[in-house]
Formats: sequence, C-alpha cells, structure tokens
Amino acid sequence: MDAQVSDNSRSITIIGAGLAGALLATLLAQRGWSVDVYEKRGDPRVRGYAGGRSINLALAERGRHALRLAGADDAVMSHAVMMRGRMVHFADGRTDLQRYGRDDSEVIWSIHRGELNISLLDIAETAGARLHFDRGLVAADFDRHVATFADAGGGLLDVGFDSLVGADGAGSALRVAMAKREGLGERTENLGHGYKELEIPPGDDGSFRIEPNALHIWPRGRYMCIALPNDERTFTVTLFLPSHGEPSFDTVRNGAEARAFFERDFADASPLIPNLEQDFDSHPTGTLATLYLDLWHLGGDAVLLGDAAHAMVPFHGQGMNCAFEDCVALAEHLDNAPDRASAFAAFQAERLPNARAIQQMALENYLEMRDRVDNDDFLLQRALELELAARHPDRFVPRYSMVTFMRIPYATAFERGRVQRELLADVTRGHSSLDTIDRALADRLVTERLPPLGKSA
Ligand code: FAD
Ligand code: 8RB
Repeated sequence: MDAQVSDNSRSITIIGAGLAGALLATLLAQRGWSVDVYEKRGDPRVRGYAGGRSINLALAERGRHALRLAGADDAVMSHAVMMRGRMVHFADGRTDLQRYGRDDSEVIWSIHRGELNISLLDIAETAGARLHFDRGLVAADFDRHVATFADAGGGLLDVGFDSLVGADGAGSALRVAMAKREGLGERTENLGHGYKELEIPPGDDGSFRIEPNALHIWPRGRYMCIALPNDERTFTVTLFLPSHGEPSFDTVRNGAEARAFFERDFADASPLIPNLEQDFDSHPTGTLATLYLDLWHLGGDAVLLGDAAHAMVPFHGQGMNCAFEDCVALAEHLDNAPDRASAFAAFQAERLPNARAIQQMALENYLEMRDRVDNDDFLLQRALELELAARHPDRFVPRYSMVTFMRIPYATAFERGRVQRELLADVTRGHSSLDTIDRALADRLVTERLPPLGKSA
C-alpha cells in the first residue's frame, strides 16, 4: 500500500547538504516548497568543516549565475580570489600567463569549499529549508515511500517522503537504492590517474609566494601539477599522476620519493612546498573517474543530480558549476511541469546530454593542460583562434570560453568546439607561423560553418 502521496505535492526530501543539495534546497524553499534536507555528516557550522584542510574550487559563470538566482553570490564572492588565466610553468623554469578571456570580465574565481558550503547552508535555512545533520541515507522503500537514515551512533530512523532528490555525491546511497528497484545503466570509467593535494604556505612576510591571480599549471606531458590561490595567501597544489607505470603512484610511493620526484620534474615548485613530505604521507591519494547513467529518475519517486548522476574528472573545473546548473534546471522543471514524474523526465532529457558533453570535455582538457599547452601546433592554432575570436566575436568563441564564461548548453559548446577545431586544423595545415595563414579562407570558413551564437544558442 502506498503512503499518502499526491504526485503534485510541493514537498520534497533532498539527500545530501553538500554543494548541490544546499543550493537546490534554497531555490525550492524560495519558490514556496516544503524542503527537508538529510546530510550524513555533522553541521560544519557547529564543529568546523570536516577534514579541516583548505580545499578550493574554481567558480565560473554557470555556477555564479545559479548563486545569483539564490541570492548567494555576494556572500561567496567576498572571499573569492580572481584567476585571470593559466600561469604555465615550463620544465626549464620559464613561465607564461595565458589569459582565459578577453579582459577581467572573463575570469574564474577560486573559492573555499568549506566557506561556500557554510554560506549555502545559512541561505537555505533562511529560505525556510529544514536541515537534518548526522542523518545518512541507508535505504529507500519506494512502495511505502519511507526512507531510512542512520544517525551518528548507528541508530536508524524511518521518514516518509513524497519524492527524494539525490544530491549525495559520487558515492550516492540513493543511487544504490534506486538501482535495486530498476537498472540505471550505471558505468564507471576510471581514468587510471590519481591525485594528491599539497600546500604552498604564505611567504615569510605573509604574502602569496607566487602570482595570486592565476591558476598555475606545471605541464609535464603524462602528468602535471596545478595550484589554486586561497584567500589566506596559501595555494592548494594538486599533483595529478598515473596510477601505474613510470612515473606513477606506484613508483612515487612516499614523501621522500615525492620530494626527489619534485626536485627532478617540478624544480621551481619544490622549494615552495616545505611540508611536501608530510603532506604526501598524510593526505590520501584520490582516484578519478567518470560516472555514466542512462536513467536519472524513478518516475516521480526519486531523481539524481550533480555528482550522484554524472561525476566527472576535474580537468575543466566544472563539476560544481554543472551541479549548480542542474539545480536551477530541476527547480524550474518542478515549478513548471504538471507533476513530479514529468518534471524529473524533462530534467533528465535536458541535462543528460549536457552532462555527457561536459564529461567528455573534462577528459579532453587533461590532455590540453598537461601536454598541449607546451606544444607548437597548439600554440599556432591558439594564436589563430584568438585572432578569429576577435574578428568574429559572435561566431568564433573558444570552447573554453563557451564552457566557462557563457551559459549555452554544454552540448552546444561541445559541437561548436568540434567545428572550430576542424576549421583551425584545415586553415593551419602545413603552416608554422601566423604570417602565411590565408585569412580570407579562414573568414569564409567561419561564416560558412559557424552560425552567429546569439541565434543558434
Ligand atoms: P557533494 O558536494 O560531494 O555533496 C554530497 C553531500 O552528500 C555531502 O555533503 C555528503 O556528506 C552527503 N552524503 C553522502 N552520502 C550521503 C548519505 N548516504 N546520506 C546523506 N548525505 C550523504 N568542481 C568545480 O566546478 N570546480 C572546481 O575547481 C572543482 N574542484 C574540485 C576539487 C576537489 C578536490 C574535488 C574533490 C572536487 C572538485 N570539484 C570542482 C567538483 C565538485 O566538488 C563536485 O562536482 C560538487 O561538489 C558536486 O556537488 P554535489 O552536491 O553533487 O556533491
Ligand atoms: N578535483 C579547474 C580548470 C581548467 C584550467 C585550464 C582544472 C582538483 C580534484 Cl584540474 C583543474 C581546472 O584549462 O587552464 N578550471 O578549474 C580546477 C581543476 O582542479 C580542481 C581544483 C580539482 N578538482 C579531485 C582536484
């Protein structure tokens, strides 16, 4: 027997008060929904953020737009550090700042994950959402519409629901419960590379030790380091390295070996990381994977979003941005559709192709960051790309910019990016410098192959 459920009720139960859960709670509560959020961990505002370490994320236009809609942009931006471009650190010690956009209106922002989560929780509560901490979902009964949660001591608690939204991250417990009911077509592709977080502390005078307004990259072919600034004048460094082979996390096994590896391959970064040995030994090695599902919802009973639906590799810095965009889309579909089953179906139809596109672009950007930034063909194509973008601002927009500074669907950015890449290859083939490029041909191909964005997007 079903519990009392009307498929057009305006009450919803969100699993996970991470980035997407807290934002979705706000958007729905602001629209007058009755919202309960269940979070496995404790309230970070009471006990301090779990892990304690400074982990930062790159916030781009898609994420900022969602934060603006929720009224959270000002609170978040007050601690953000601007990143104007990539600062590439070559093996010989030279550096080169490659701007991301046209000017300082096209930049990305480094924000502190813990502070962001706390701002979003405050705003969700102010909007009227009820937050329940130390409540981890362990099971969901979709016949009786009862969800079971475990508290911090392992005690179980049954709660009735109308619909569940899974914002419980890459290891989603709701996804597991849904898959018991119906096949979701789940596939996980491991990248075969892992990561380790390290820290650059402030200099002796308390200042940033390297350029603060950049995302630093040390490309080394098959692997790389990156560093993002924190507003307390530190940098969070991430080493991305294959899991196996030479070099890999199999051969760089501990702090001492990591120091020797950095002295050899990241010679300019090594002295900036005084606690490299301790950081390497005490921080876990993370794994990287892409999660694909064919089905994101069970009728009107449950739906997944964010990492729970489409975890991706980090190389475009879009996991959170995409999760926030999901929240806006789901809130709009819930508001406009006649019932929750059609809202969830419309949400999946809109977002699944876009998730696939950004997952693919994130994979591709690893190669670009670790390898191509340092390569002559790439630099020539990039130079022509910047020129064509300046001459045809409505038609030729670098893919990175479409993803990062615009809100056109990811799938559109992916498809136009493919057309542009072919065009650049066609026009630069056989050339080694911009001087000999046939500009008339380039201009003609741009108008033929790329309709103005305003109209097509
Ligand atoms: P999460 O933020 O992971 O939230 C899931 C929440 O659910 C957590 O609070 C968790 O405790 C809770 N939960 C888990 N299980 C249960 C359960 N059983 N019951 C109840 N609650 C549960 N993205 C970017 O856009 N830019 C970046 O620069 C960037 N950098 C990143 C750096 C790192 C180190 C990592 C790990 C990720 C980064 N990402 C970045 C990706 C981004 O963090 C994720 O895409 C984003 O957090 C997804 O949001 P979410 O709400 O789906 O999941
Ligand atoms: N998850 C980012 C970019 C693109 C930068 C560029 C790349 C660390 C884990 Cl690897 C990475 C980008 O093309 O020049 N923008 O934002 C964030 C990135 O990594 C984040 C900090 C990260 N995400 C597990 C580690």
